[in-house]
Amino acid sequence: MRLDVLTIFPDYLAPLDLSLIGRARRDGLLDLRVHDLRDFTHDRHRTVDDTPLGGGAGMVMKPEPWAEAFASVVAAGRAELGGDAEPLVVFPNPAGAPFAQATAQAWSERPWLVLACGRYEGIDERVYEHLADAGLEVALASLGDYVLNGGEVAVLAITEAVVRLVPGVVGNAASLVEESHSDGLLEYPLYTRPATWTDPAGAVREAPAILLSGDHGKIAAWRAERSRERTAERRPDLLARREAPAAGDAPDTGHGR
Ligand code: JCQ
Repeated sequence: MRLDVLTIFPDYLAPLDLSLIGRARRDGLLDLRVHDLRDFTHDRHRTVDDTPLGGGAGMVMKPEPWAEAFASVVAAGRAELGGDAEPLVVFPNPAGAPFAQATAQAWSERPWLVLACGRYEGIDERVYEHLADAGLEVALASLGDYVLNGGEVAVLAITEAVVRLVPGVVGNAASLVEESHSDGLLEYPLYTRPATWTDPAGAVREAPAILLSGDHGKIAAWRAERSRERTAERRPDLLARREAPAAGDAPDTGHGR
């Protein structure tokens, strides 16, 4: 998979050299390039922002550096990936469509993503229009109903969620199908040894005895019950969605817990 990141803070993406994503890059499973948006300016101050037309607080990102950056990055990607490769252009944006596990799954099957990090109050709206008119597929993605200072932290999260689903990146593929959200429910509680643990306050804490029983049918049923219970308590919206999936939601596989 090819990933191009556009940002005015390339150093913010340094963690993508580490851990699982760093290994995926070294293994050749991920070709990740980080580009400095300021390299596509032409003035002495490498200006990427200006005051909002119509007035208002804060600054808006100018369209020209974005258009030049996309022209450069898309041309290079097409040349290097060959013939028919086209990118999905992703802008983290609190006004975007919710980014969920199903989004990560769909995007992990694409050959090429361009991840564009906005800053300040946002990007001049004409950039989105220009990209769509140029025939590029554009997605605005929200990671939640809160505001960050810029798209960089969201791009780190999107990259991790997507890249770990690329075949070969996570060693144990079975762990991918068992985790939270893969079936639309929250994960059941997990325990490891010691089965009896005395915490630092002196309280003796037992792991549930059923997990030591060796009865895999009973263990699966217990875990399914805990998943439902926990989802009802913490995320009742997820249970409602399983009963009445919205258009665009991932289809029910019929073998949920
Ligand atoms: C994403 N939830 C919050 C911040 C401007 C495109 O313009 C901007 C983008 C950002 C970054 O995204 C978020 C966000 N999901 O803040 C400001």
